[in-house]
Order: sequence, then structure tokens, then C-alpha cells
Amino acid sequence: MNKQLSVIGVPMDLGQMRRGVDMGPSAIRYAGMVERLEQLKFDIEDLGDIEIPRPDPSAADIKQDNLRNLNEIAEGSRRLAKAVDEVIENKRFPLVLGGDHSIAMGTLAGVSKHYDNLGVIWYDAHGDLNTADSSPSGNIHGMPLAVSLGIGHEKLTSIHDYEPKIKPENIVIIGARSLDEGERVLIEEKGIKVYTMHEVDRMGMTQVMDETVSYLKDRTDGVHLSLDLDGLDPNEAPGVGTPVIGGLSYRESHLAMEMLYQSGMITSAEFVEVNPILDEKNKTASVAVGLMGSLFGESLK
Ligand code: HAR
Ligand code: MN
Ligand code: MN
Ligand code: MN
Repeated sequence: MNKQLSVIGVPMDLGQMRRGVDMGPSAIRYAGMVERLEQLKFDIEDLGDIEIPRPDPSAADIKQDNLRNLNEIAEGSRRLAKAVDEVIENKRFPLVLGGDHSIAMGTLAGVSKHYDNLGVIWYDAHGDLNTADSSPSGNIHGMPLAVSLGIGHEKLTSIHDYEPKIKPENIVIIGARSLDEGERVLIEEKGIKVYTMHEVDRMGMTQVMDETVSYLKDRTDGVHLSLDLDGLDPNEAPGVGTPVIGGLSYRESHLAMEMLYQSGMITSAEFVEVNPILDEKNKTASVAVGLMGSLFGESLK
């Protein structure tokens, strides 16, 4: 694994309605991320936070075309893509801290141009495969995976001047338990690999990760982990804006991260949707840092 790591915070809260998720990067840092990773002998540089434009309260287009804050999110994503691109250019591993999940459009835009076949592990209660037409909310954090496939508003799909960012056959979704009708259609149509909670319950996380790793190993030349903390159960990760009961446990997630470390395949990562205002004593940020420890090679031996 690349031991040179660059951290980028993205205080983005415009992709959804709950305020506070813009403080996610601070909460994760406060939970001891840098110290934890330095113990694992990483060379860490913290690049600080990307500046996110604030919406003009007088503007009429705050929710234009069922795409709330479209222009500000597109601009923030462009800035993030540029920063992530530079990190990889400098041969370092980008670790991105959210912020709501809309930031994945920018992260993937910066990452994917460096690979012919970027794999994506989408660890999430949701599919984030909506478009303006299928979205029940107009919230862009429910759309970044579709956008990265080149499906959605042109202002989003064209971020960083190329599209699509990823191919459907290079995606694995893990932990899904809240999929909208349009998302199910897209999953079926595009043949996207999904391990819902049903599969996790039946097969166990060991088999889910074994299959995920061998599936991606053959077809990809790099793998991005996009981990939405709401993939975990709200009992263990309560500080998220859209909690869904019946989620992955901390232990399952910890095991998944360890198996990804052992696979050696992860080349970039992001941890998103930590909202300290909705949290209990920074529990969710601490869970995120714990999972980073496992992903980056902590072991008991
Ligand atoms: N699917 C719903 C929507 O599009 C809820 C999306 C919630 N999204 C996240 N990201 N928290 O996974 O509005
Ligand atoms: Mn998500
Ligand atoms: Mn989610
Ligand atoms: Mn362990």
C-alpha cells in the first residue's frame, strides 16, 4: 500500500437538507485520525478543507430542475477533483473526508482519469443512483454514483472535463437496504453488482468481501472505497442525516476493512456523511477513524 497519504476535507452540506454534515471533516480529525494513521507509519499531509461556495439566498435557482444547489455543488466538485487529481499526480494516496456524499462526484472525477478501469466499492445503505427524474427529494447526495456513470445533469457529469468516470461492471455496492424504484431499474439495466443486507445476512461479510475482492481483482487497475457511514447501523453510527435501520455492524465493517487491506487493492478512499450535530459524543466520527485504522493495516498481532 502507498504509505504517502494526503487528507482532503470537504465541508459540503448542500447535497441534502440537514445542516451540520459540513463539520464532518473537523469531527473526524478531532477523533484522532492523524495520530491513528501515524502509528501505522504513514507519512500524512493534511491539505485542509476545500472551499465550498455558499448558495446565494436571493437566487431563484436554489432548487432548479429537482437539483438542489446544483451550481454550488458542481463548483465545489470541480475544486475537489482538481485537488484529488494533484494528490495522485504526486504519487500519494488521497483520503477524502466528507461532507455529504455528493462529494464523491468530485473525488471520482479526480481519481478515475488515472486509471483505465477504476473499481468502486460503494459501502452505503443507499444506491445513490438517482437522477433528477427519479429522485424523490431533489437532493444531489442521492445521485453521485449515477452521475459518475455519466447519467444525470450535464453540469455534474462533465465535472473535470471527461465522462463517464466509471463503468457499471466495475462497481460493487455493499450494505444497500433503501433503494428507490428508479435505482433498482438502473441496477438491473446496467448489471451493477449489489450485496444488499439480505446477502450480507445470508452469506456473511467474509464471503461478501471474498467475492468482492476476486470480482474486482480481475477487472480493475485501482479501487476506490466510498464509505457512507449510514451503511452502518444507526445504533453504532447515529451521526448521519439519513439513518436506515438494519445496517452493517461495526464488527462486520471492521472485518470488511481488514479484508480490503489484505487485498492490497485500495488506491483511494473517502468517508462521508458524518454529521456531528446529530451524533452522540462524536461516536460516528470515532467509528470512521476506527474503520480507517483497519483499512490502513492495524492488526492485533
Ligand atoms: N434515495 C434517497 C434520495 O435520493 C435518499 C438518499 C440518501 N442518501 C444518502 N446517501 N444519504 O447515501 O433522496
Ligand atoms: Mn451515500
Ligand atoms: Mn447513504
Ligand atoms: Mn480485527
